[in-house]
Amino acid sequence: APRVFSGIKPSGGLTLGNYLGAIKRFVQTQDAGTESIFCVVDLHAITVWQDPAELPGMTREVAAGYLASGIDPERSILFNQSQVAAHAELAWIFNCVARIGWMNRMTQFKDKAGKNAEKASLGLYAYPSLMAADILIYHATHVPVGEDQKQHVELTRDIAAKFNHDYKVDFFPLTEPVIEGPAMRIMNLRDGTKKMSKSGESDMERINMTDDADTIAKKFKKARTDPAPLPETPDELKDRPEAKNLVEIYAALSDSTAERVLAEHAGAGWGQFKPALADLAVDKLAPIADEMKRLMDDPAEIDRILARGAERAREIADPVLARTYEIVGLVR
Ligand code: AQP
Repeated sequence: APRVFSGIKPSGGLTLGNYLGAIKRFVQTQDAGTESIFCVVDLHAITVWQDPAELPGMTREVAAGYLASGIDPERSILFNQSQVAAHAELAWIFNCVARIGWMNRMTQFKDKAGKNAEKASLGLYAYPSLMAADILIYHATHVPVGEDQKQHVELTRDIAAKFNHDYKVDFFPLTEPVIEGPAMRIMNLRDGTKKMSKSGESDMERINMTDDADTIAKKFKKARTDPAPLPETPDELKDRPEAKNLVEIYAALSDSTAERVLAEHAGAGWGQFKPALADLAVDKLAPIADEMKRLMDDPAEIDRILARGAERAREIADPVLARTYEIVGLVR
C-alpha cells in the first residue's frame, strides 16, 4: 500500500512556499485517504546554527502550521524527528552506504554552504543521508516535495538500491518523489531567480504564513516586477521570472492554472493584479494564521500531540531499524 512521508524544517517561520509547495498538498494527500506521516525535522534544522532559545518555538510553529492547515493528528501521524531516535540511527547506517561522491553533487549543499564550504557543518553535508533515513525508516513509497528537494529524493533511491544490492536483500523500497501542481517552486519576491526561503535575508522576500493582511498587501505591492502588463499565455512569461512567479502564486492559491489566470487577467497592469493577488492570499492565509495563533497559545497541547505522534511513529520505525541492524550483522 502507498505510504507518504514528508517533513518541514523548523528553521524559521513558515512561508507561502512551504504552504503551497508542501503543506497544502500534504492535506490533500491525507484527505484522499493515503496513509501519511508528517514530520517537523528538527535534526535537519540544526545542520545550520539554531538558537536553543528559539528552536522550541519554531518547532511548535511548524506543528501549528500543519494542524491549522488541516493535518489531522488522528488520521495522519504528526511528530518531531528528534523524538524518534531511529531516524538518526538509520542515518548512520546510510552514512556508511552512501558515497562521498554522491554528496558532492548535491546542489542544496553548494547553495547553503556558499563559498566557504570548509566551514559548513558535517551535518549539512550529510543532510541527504538523514533525509533518506526519514523516508525509508517508514518504508514510505511517496514523498511530496517542492522542486528543490527532488535531488535529495533521488539520492534516497540510490541509497535504498545500494543497500539492497550490497546486503543482497529486497528491503527498502525505491521511493518516488511527487512533484506536481502549479506551485512547486515559489520564488523570492525581490528576485525571481531565487526561491522563497524561510531563512532568506530580508522579510520582504517572502510571505510568512502568519503575516497580517497589511503586511501581505505591502509585500506584494513592493514585489519586483517588470513594467509590461500580463500576457495572454504562460509561454510569454518564460523570460519574466517575477511576473511568472506572481501568476503561479495566484493559480496555486485559487486551485487554478496559469492558463486560466491569464485568460482572466490578460492585459491587466500590476496596479490591478497585485491587489487582487493580495486579497486572494489574505483570504486563504488569514484563517490559517488565526488558527495557528490560537494553537500556539497552548504549547503544552502541541507538545502532547507531537509526543503522541512520536509514539505511533516509533511503532513503525523501531521494527524496521531492528531488521536493518540484523541485515547489517550488528549483534543486538
Ligand atoms: N519556495 C518554495 N516553493 C515550493 N516549495 C517549497 N518548499 C520550501 N520552499 C519552497 C518545500 O517546503 C518543504 C519543506 O522545506 P524545508 O523546510 O524542509 O526546507 P527548505 O526547502 O530548505 O525550505 P526553506 O523555506 O528554504 O528553508 P530554509 O531557508 O531554512 O532552508 C519541502 O517540501 C520544500 O520542497
